[in-house]
Amino acid sequence: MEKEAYLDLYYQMVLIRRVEEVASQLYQQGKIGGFLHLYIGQEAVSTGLISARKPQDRVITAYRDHGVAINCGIPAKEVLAELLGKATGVSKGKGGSMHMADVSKNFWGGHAVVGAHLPIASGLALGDLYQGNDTVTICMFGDGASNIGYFHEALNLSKVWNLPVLWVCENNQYGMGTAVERASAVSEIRQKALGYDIPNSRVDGMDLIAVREAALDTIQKIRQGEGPYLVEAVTYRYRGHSMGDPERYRKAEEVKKWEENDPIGIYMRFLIAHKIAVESELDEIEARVETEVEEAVQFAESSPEPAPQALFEHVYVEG
Ligand SMILES: Cc1ncc(C[n+]2csc(CCOP(=O)(O)OP(=O)(O)O)c2C)c(N)n1
Ligand SMILES: [Mg+2]
Repeated sequence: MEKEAYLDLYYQMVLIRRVEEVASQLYQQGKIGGFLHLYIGQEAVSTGLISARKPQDRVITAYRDHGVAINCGIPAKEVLAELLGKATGVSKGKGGSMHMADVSKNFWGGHAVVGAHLPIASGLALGDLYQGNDTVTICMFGDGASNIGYFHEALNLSKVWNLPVLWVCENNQYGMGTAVERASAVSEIRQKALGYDIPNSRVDGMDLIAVREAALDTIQKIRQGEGPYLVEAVTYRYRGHSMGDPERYRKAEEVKKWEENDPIGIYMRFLIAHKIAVESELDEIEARVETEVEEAVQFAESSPEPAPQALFEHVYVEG
């Protein structure tokens, strides 16, 4: 990678962090309706992963999707406008936090029903295989989703049909308030891939470079026709499951311990240790992010709401 590309990944991670910190404030001011699930702490997973995709590769995820959207090239102002329900949002203000999507950037959403997007990922990959496209589908989901039937159907068929899918489990240790050990028969989610004869590995999800290298390697194998692969990225969410989570299921010390492994800090130290950047360059990036986020908030707040007529657009009616 060129220096610029390394620095751009730093930009993306800091941008996700700042957009979500601001989103959390806007939520507390009552400006965001519905749920808001923050990705803070998990930024290295999607940033590393998506840095390894080619533009034709598809990305699909669950409801913790703001960071994934940004990594897929959705401008921060469209993410914030969507959160505020504005017509200029990435989903025209009708999707909100959990339903961001822009298929022109091969970002296939943003899905609220736990696990329901895994069969969709298999379907996307089947379509690509059938049409002979040189395309890999990257499907991200949580540890909790691996306990749901959809996960098992989708993995099974992906192997039976040798589909070009990279399954990525973001094991952030909890599904809502339930720890992995309490809900899953195996604590390493990657073990579930064994039941479907799908090769798999575990990676440190706090380390952008480790995630990126795992993704580069596995995406290449999948592209060559080797069939599906499952990567488990071990990570942690620093905030509650969604806004208003009292977090009675974990101790503040546990969160603190993981915060010492902040993915942005790890990547910053990597850039400096490898002499890719000096601190002042990273400060400058942080300042640029600050300006972009300020402008994005202004854009979102001053944007119009969808027109009443928009209620009748993009509605699927049979017949
Ligand atoms: C089918 C279904 N069941 C239950 C829920 C409620 N629910 C929302 S998020 C969630 C936990 C999912 O945890 P995980 O897959 O680990 O994702 P994370 O929130 O940790 O990113 C649950 C049970 C839902 N949205 N859909
Ligand atoms: Mg989880």
